[in-house]
Amino acid sequence: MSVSSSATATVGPRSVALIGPYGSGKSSLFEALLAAAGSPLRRTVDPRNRSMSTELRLGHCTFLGDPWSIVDCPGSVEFVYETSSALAAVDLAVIVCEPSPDRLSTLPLLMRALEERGIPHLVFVNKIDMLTTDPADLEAALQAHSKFPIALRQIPIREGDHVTGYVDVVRACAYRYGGASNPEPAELPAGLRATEEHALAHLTEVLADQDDELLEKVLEDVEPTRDELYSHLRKDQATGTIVEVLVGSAVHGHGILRLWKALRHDVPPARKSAERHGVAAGDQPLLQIFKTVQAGKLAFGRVWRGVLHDGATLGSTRVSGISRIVAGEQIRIADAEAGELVAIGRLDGVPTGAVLGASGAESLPFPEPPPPVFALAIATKDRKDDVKLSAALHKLLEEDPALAVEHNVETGETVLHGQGEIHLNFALDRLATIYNLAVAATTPKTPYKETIKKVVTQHSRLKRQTGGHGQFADVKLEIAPRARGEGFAFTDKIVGGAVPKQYIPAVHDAAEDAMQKGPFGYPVVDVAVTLLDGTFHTVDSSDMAFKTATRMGVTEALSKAEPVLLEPIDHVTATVPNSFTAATQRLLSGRRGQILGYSERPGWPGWDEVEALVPAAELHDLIMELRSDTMGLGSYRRHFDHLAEARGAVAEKLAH
Ligand SMILES: Nc1nc2c(ncn2[C@@H]2O[C@H](COP(=O)(O)OP(=O)(O)O)[C@@H](O)[C@H]2O)c(=O)[nH]1
Ligand SMILES: [Mg+2]
Repeated sequence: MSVSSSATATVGPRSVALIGPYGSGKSSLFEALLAAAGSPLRRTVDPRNRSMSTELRLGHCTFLGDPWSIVDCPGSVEFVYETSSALAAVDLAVIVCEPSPDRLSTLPLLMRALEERGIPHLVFVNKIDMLTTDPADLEAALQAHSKFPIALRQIPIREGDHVTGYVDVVRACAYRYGGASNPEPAELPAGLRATEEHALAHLTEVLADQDDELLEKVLEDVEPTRDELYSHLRKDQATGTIVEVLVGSAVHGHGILRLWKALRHDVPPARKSAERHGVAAGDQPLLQIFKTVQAGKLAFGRVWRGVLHDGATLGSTRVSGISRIVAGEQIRIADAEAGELVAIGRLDGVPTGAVLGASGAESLPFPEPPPPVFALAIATKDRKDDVKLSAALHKLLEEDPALAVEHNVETGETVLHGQGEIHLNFALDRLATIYNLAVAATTPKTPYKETIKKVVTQHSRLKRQTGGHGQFADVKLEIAPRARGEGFAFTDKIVGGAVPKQYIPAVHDAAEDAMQKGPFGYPVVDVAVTLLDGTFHTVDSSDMAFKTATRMGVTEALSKAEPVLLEPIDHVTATVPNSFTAATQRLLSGRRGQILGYSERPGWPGWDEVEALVPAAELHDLIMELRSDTMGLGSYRRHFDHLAEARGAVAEKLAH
């Protein structure tokens, strides 16, 4: 095919993102689209990177004279924020899926995000060579997940076990997939004539629903011309009010040119996307960073307005080293037009999502990171690296806002939060390879506590004679339980100077200090200590002596006061499609959760929120099981609710 620039007036640079469930063939399609446009990736794609599919890839090409930027997004739900960020930069999303209703997995989440954000999207049903179900079932399944009408543009032709071509619904013509990528016209199989007519009628109806003039024609039985249909398709697809469906096979090169033509016709021009995005008019260059890779060495951004010249200063940031990625190679360019996605070298300290403009005051929408659902405690293998670690973590968070770091004062651990095991391991991998930091990762500790259930009065005396003068202190203490959450309290009930005033602060301090570690080894909470009485010695008593006597007394009293373990209980809200509500309740009660109930998820028809109180210790790997029970769709958020007494086997296990 011809890839040289044609005489057609260009609409300027445009961009699309390839998104879809894991393994649906986005990366294969990325390569197929670039190859069909005459810019194939050189076969040096590292198979390891390819299979990881954790980071998005950017590629540039020209198709029939139009410049294109294409983004290949990771499919795993753990990297959903990457996809989310890329969607903030493109004119249209191509949803790549497999031709089977039960392989659509995370598609509902993606559809939902596109609809909420008003991003035009179409569907490419890939792996059509593997089609086993009735295309009508697939169409119905897609429609079930889409708020906007689905419009099938092609009907696959099946001969025996093979898909050999397709019927173009609007043209009412059949094509046979060629050996190369060009399809050849073929006879429309008699058995598909009715299907084609039905699909065309449906398509016309869908378009008529969006346009009164067309509706009138249809009602008057005037058949709209093919050109009319095309122009309505273009308009509705560009505004995101219909979702076209095309079919093909990325690895066989089938349907790729057809997809290119659909993109060429139906992807809105960059200025339309700028309007949708709320970009103020003008010609001052405006750039938004949607992805940072390799520790800030490379950033990907979209030029939203104006022309970005290499070396320009936007606000306080100098933007230099702008390039396109052609055939897998970075090619330096002198300037980039509005609508282009570009790679930029060295943008130190510019976080993902940043907007760079002359005024420095413009803002553009960018997605919020999802709430963290998985965590690991991390520690340097060499303590000398601690300072380096906090600097590296800071960088890592700038690059990937879906990561979070918390210094847990209760357990003393540095905890890295994110979207799952692969997501966090990928971050740890970068710490090792880019920052040369060896870090050990473990399951974060649960901040258990202890308390007591009985009132105990304790007498404690320190009397020591060592060489010169001795040490003497004598206290009578009472320790008593307090209500949950009331904390520690100290009361001094000494009368008549049995313990002189000057020693009281020492007693108070030592009593509080003794709470740091109870009989089971955990911090003690909600205890009242009262100093009832005592005696002293004019020479041998000291702060030190009173501290020692108090600490011994409190420690002994705690073990006699029926100590119990307290475990943190979190309030968990799981969000799942309602077909999984019962399974999710079982999952949470299986983790010692107390189910509070469920309700419809606000604004999400067909979804529920299941609420439960679950011991924090049971939540570490909850997300793995929740995802596997819900086809990857379920998620949850949590917050601390209360401390509860641990009983039975749990208490026994902890009280070693
Ligand atoms: N049969 C068939 N396999 C395909 C097709 N496209 C991709 N695949 C295979 O599906 C697997 C996943 O593809 P990949 O492009 O990595 O998926 P991604 O996770 O969406 O990027 C790979 O083994 C591909 O070779 C296709 O059209 N037909
Ligand atoms: Mg991939």
